[in-house]
Amino acid sequence: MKKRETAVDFPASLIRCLHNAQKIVVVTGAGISAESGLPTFRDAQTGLWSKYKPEELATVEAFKRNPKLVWAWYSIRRALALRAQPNAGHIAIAEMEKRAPHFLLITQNVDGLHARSGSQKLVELHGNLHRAICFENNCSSDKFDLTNGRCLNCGGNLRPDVVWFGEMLPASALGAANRAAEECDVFFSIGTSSRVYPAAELWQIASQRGAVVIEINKDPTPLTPKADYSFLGKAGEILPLLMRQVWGAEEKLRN
Ligand code: BV8
Repeated sequence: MKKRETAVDFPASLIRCLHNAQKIVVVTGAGISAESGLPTFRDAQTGLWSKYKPEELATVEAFKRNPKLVWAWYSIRRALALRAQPNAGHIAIAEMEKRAPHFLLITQNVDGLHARSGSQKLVELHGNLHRAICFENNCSSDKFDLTNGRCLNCGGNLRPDVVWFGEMLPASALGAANRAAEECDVFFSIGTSSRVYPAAELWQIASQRGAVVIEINKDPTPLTPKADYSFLGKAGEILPLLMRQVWGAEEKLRN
């Protein structure tokens, strides 16, 4: 059956803006990995996890209360991420990095798919669930039992190297993200509900300094009415079309 082509009419002003863009910043959220089969935070959790909300599991308090439960949740997500493949949206963003004079991808995702799709100018604002930390003593990672979530240096619990709700973001990552937002002339918000802070305020930093703000998201968000351009739909369908119209990036994007 012929694949349903997404028909998107990109205004000439947007094509021109991207052609002339010198500094492009892209912020992504869980929605960019949805077409790789990874559930987003807004998706109702399934099975055993259906009675938990991510916000309730992704906290220090939840981990202290039940480290095995939280470690199991991340182990399942890690296995899903390793089985998943980057999708056309990830690949288009990695291609955009090569086309823009200056570029930075800031992701809220911890699944590691952007790096696997070739993105190099990348800030993982909320860490990476494929890395672990010794929760009790911050021991070095040479003796970690990832299966059971145990640090074999001290016998303590391992935690994933991600930023939980209520935790500060890594100062270096947040600093780089803020600086890039201040300096860019085009700011993309892709696959995020724009509800988690401080990531959700980066677009305002960019907009206040005159950047053009472009949203690509399946559903409306608080950003939708405020963005200069907003495209409601799947990133894996819209981004390749945009790349072709702006940069004629045919060969790299055929998947
Ligand atoms: C902090 C890692 C200092 C762990 C995550 C100011 C105001 C209000 C609250 C706060 C504030 N400042 C701080 C807070 C508290 C909190 C917060 O923002 N709470 C929210 C709920 C209101 N923030 C923090 O705690 C941050 N720390 O600021 O420290 C502090 C602390 C306390 C109080 C003040 C200051 C730490 C936040 C980081 C938490 N860690 N992840 C893990 O992954 O397990 S957050 C996690 O959830 C994700 O990383 C992501 O950031 C967020 C989920 O958001 P999305 O990625 O947008 O995903 P979501 O499912 O929501 O949306 C997906 C979208 O994709 C949807 O819109 C959908 O339509 C779209 N979509 C789906 N498919 C597609 C698609 N789009 C395109 N194509 C598709 N195919």
